[in-house]
Amino acid sequence: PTVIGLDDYRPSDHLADTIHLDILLHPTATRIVAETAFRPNPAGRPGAPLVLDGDELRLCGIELDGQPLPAEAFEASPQGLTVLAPPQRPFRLRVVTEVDPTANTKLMGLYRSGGIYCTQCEADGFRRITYALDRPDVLSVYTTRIEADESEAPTLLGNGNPGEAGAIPGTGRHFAIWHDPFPKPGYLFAVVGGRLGKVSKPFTTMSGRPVEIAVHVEPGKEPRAEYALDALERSMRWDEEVFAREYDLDVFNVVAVSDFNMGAMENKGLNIFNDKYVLASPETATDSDYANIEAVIAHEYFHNWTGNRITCRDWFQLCLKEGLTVFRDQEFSSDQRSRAVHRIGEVRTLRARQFTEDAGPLAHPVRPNQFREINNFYTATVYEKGAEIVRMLKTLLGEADFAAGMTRFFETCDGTAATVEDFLDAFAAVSGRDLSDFARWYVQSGTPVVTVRTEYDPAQARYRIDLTQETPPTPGQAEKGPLVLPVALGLVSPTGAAIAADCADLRPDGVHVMAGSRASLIFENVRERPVPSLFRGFSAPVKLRLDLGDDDLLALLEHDSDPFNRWQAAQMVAMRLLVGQATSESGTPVEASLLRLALALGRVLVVESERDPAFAALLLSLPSETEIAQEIGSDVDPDAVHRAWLAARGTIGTVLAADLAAIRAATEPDGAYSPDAASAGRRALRNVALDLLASADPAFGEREADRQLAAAGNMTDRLAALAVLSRIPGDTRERALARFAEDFAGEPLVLDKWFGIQAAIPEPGTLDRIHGLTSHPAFSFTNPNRVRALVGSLALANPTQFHRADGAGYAFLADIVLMLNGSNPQVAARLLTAFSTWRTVEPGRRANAESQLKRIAREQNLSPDVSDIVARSLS
Ligand code: HT7
Ligand code: ZN
Repeated sequence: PTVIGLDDYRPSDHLADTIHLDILLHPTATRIVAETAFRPNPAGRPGAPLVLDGDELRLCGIELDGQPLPAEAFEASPQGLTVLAPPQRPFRLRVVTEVDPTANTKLMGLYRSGGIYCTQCEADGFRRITYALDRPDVLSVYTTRIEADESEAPTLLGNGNPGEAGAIPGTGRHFAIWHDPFPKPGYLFAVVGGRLGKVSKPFTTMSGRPVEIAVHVEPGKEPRAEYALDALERSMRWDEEVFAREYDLDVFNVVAVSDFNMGAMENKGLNIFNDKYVLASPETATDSDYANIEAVIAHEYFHNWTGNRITCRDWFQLCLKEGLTVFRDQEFSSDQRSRAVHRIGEVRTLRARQFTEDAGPLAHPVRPNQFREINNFYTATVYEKGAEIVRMLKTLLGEADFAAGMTRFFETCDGTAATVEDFLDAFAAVSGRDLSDFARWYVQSGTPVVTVRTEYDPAQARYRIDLTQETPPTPGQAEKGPLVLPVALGLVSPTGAAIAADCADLRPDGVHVMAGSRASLIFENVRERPVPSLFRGFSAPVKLRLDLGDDDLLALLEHDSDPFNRWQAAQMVAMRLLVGQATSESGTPVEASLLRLALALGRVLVVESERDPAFAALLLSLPSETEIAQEIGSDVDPDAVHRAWLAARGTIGTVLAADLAAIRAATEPDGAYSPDAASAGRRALRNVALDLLASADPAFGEREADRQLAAAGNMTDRLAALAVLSRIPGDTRERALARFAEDFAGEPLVLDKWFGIQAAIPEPGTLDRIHGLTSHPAFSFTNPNRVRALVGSLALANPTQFHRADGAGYAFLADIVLMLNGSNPQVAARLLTAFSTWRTVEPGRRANAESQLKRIAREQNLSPDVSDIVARSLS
């Protein structure tokens, strides 16, 4: 595939002001009549040909200003259409194409999912429907007429507002016309046709405009859409209250489909969702499913302003809409739930996914400067690190200037296709600050490492913190510069007393802005040796190397006023001992340290298990095997990591057995299930307690989990029990798994959990089990959710079995990637990214992984998606 560079940007030679589409839905031969009003772009090259994108299209007719276009006037292929000498004035082009939605397994463009016609146009799917200027900076006003058999597709939905609709007498067909007054790029286009049930409610916007909001799902599943509808209403209200953003159409429709490549899509006025992020009932969805639904509904809705009203000039600016919208959805969820708990969750995801990306061959800047396949850049770096940059900007500028900057951005960029520079300019303008150094965050890849040295001088009552930052090289970027780091910090007394931070370089809000490679902070009038609490709330996405001993860290765990750093301190103690255990040949004696950690956790739990059970549950969760492997960084033996992890959990479970049993007794479920954060927190704590008790005493764990499974009144408790049982080999486990499958036959989303749990079992028999499950009647390689549940869980949630020493895990994943390469390249490429840590494992495994990557690279007919990932992984 050809490389596209950020610097290659030039405006389109033509603009498309309006597009009228007539879409005649048919299962295998859908006709699309597109009439587009083109005109030369004053900013483009005069006299340039009109070059339209296409992808696997069949051209059936073409007319220019009402006249058939002679064959010599254009060139057409399934991949594009060029009008060689278009008029140098506005003109109308009418193009007729035909597509086969049933054969569209790539799930890009127009396809069918469970009998429902739907579309996915981001990033470049619109060109799979009709020939078009399919680029984000060409904005058009769309009018869409959709026609279909009334029996097959009684519901017809499009972007914008509904217009005329009705039956076409004597044909069994009907039509609906939708008009979207807001100019938009083709990637936001959508249509849906099918038999759908709906839940809806009226919403009145802040200026008093009535809107109908609706969620459409498979008929019969309407009650499971109520939570999504409620989350949508809360999101709309929140965006009015926090960002003064009002919804702008008469209707807002959400449609859930079961075959979907990603989570959801923000098409204007017609969001299309993976049903996993819509459907929920206490019997079928876990607390985290509910939280994810709330977050994804909010995310897609928030795109209406950050993405749709203001879109991106080109795909290099993807973080402009994605990073900013993730920041907005994180803020929403934090306001709906516990902010501290949510922040810890965000950071765990960032470290597990984005730090891993930054540390491997796929590292790239938040705004990449080149790509071969844009679909491969919907990454944790663009999304999650992109959100961290916006969060740092807020910390840097403070609440007021940040709010003013957002308002200015909304006002000055509304209706445009903008850039990261436009975004930063808005904040620079309102704050009067020069943000050019800060902008390095967008262009420099890699995770900065901040090393801290401290020194206390009791005679002078002076405390000194020296900070240095360094970002290791990443592919294509050997040289790194310093980043602007907002360091939120405070001093904590080892005994818990507050210590005032008397430091000239600290802002009143406790933030030091570090702009160079080094900084020294001097604190005066410090009467006892303090413990520093740095990067409070994870104020910058860095790796921290801190010269603190366990006692100091445990003091932070017990006494810091910053909840994030309390959790972080426990993680640091645990990480240190886990890494020691996993890397020493004989097994480092870490028992004493582990014991101290367990006892400190026990003390903290007394208060926290009552005050904030969700926070207590997080305190009890050790760093994951992925995080431990990342910390070790090279020559990792995943089996040794797993052993260390198991042993540490066993010890904590043993030491805290009485406390954990008491927690379980105090959190027995009472009354009906509610997905609210407080209830979910109690369930989380109760289930972490079960997990640790089972690690300490598997026989007890087996009995207790089995009992919980039998009594569970909701999916959260049921799945937690099944997960515990899944790690205890024996008849009880097998019976529980079989029973679960019987109970939920006919519930694909629930069976995904069942596939996932089995694929994550850390035992040598798992690969055979997975092989067997690929023939299960509920499994299908054409459904991305199924593939992610089974194959994705092996690759991402089962380090010992994916990284099997004999290479069988790698070979299995490579087989699947090659199988999906043709039918669904996006899903194939995403699975392939699991190899990105291959250079960090020990030499035997490394060689096995490399040979599988090379096997893939040698294959003929690799999709651009897979070939791009494999090439970068091997580079
Ligand atoms: N903006 C969307 C990203 C996206 C996507 C969604 C579904 C299928 C394919 C896709 N390619 C890109 C979703 C979002 O981030 O909001
Ligand atoms: Zn998004």
